[in-house]
Amino acid sequence: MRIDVVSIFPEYLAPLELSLIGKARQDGLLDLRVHDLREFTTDRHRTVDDTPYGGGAGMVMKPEPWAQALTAVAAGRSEDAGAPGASGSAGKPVLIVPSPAGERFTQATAHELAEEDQLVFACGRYEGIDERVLEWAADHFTVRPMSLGDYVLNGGEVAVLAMVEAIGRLLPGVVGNPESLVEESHSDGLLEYPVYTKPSSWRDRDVPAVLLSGNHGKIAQWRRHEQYRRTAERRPDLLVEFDAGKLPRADGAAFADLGYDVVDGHLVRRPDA
Ligand code: 6GU
Repeated sequence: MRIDVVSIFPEYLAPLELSLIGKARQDGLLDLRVHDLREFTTDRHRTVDDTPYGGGAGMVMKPEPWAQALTAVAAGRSEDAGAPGASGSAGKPVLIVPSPAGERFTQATAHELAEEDQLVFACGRYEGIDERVLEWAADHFTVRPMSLGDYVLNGGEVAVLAMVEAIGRLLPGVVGNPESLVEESHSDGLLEYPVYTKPSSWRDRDVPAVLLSGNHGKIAQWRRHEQYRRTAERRPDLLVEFDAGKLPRADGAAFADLGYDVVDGHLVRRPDA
C-alpha cells in the first residue's frame, strides 16, 4: 500500500517510523511518504492560510497550495495503483481529510481502507481547508472527510497517526500473528474480554479460576460473557447494533442477566432493568 500524508508539520508524523508501522515500511509492506504543504506554495512567505470569507474567528487554509500538493501526490502513485478492479474505489486514490466534521472512522472503515492501493491524508490546521479543494479533488480522488470521535483536535496530524496505525496493522504481514487480529475489541462488534498473565495470585487478587481449568469450552464461554458484561457496562450503544441472531442459544440467558432481551435478533434493554 502507498500512503501520502500532506501537512504543515511533517515532523508530527515522525512516530510512523517506529514500532510495527516503522517495521512495515522497512520491510516494504507500506510505502509511506510525508510531504510539507509549504513546499507547494509559491510566495516568499510560504503562506498556507488566510482570513475566512463571511468573517469569524481563525484562519482557513488556502486552496492553491493544496491543489498543487494533491496533484503531485496523485501523479506520484505507484505503477500498479490504478489497475482496474484492484481497488474498492475504482482506481482513484482515496483522499482522507481528518476533521471533527467528518464521518466516523471505525474498525470497519479501517478494514475497508486497508484494501485500497493508495491513501492520501490531507492534514488541515486552523479552521479547516477551503471547501472548494474537496469539491475539486473529487475528480481525482474518492474524498472521505473522517472523524475519530466527538472531540476537537488542533489539526489532522494526531488523527492521521491513529488512522494509519489502525489501517497499517491490517495489511498482510504487518502483524506477525494474524490470529491476534481476530479476537480483539470491535472485531465482532463487542469489547474485548479481560486478560491475565502470571503470577496466578498477585496482591491478594486471583486470576479467575476458569482460566486455569484447562476446560477450553468453559473458557470460551466465560470470555464471551465477559465481553457482553463489559460492553453492556461501558458501551451499551454497541449492543443496539449487535447482531444477536448469531449468538449461541445459551447466551440469551447471559444477556437476560444484564437486563437485555433478544427480540428479532436484536438486543433490547428491558424497561425495568
Ligand atoms: Cl480526524 N481531526 C481533527 N482535527 N479533530 C478531530 C478529529 C479529526 N477527530 C476528532 N477530532
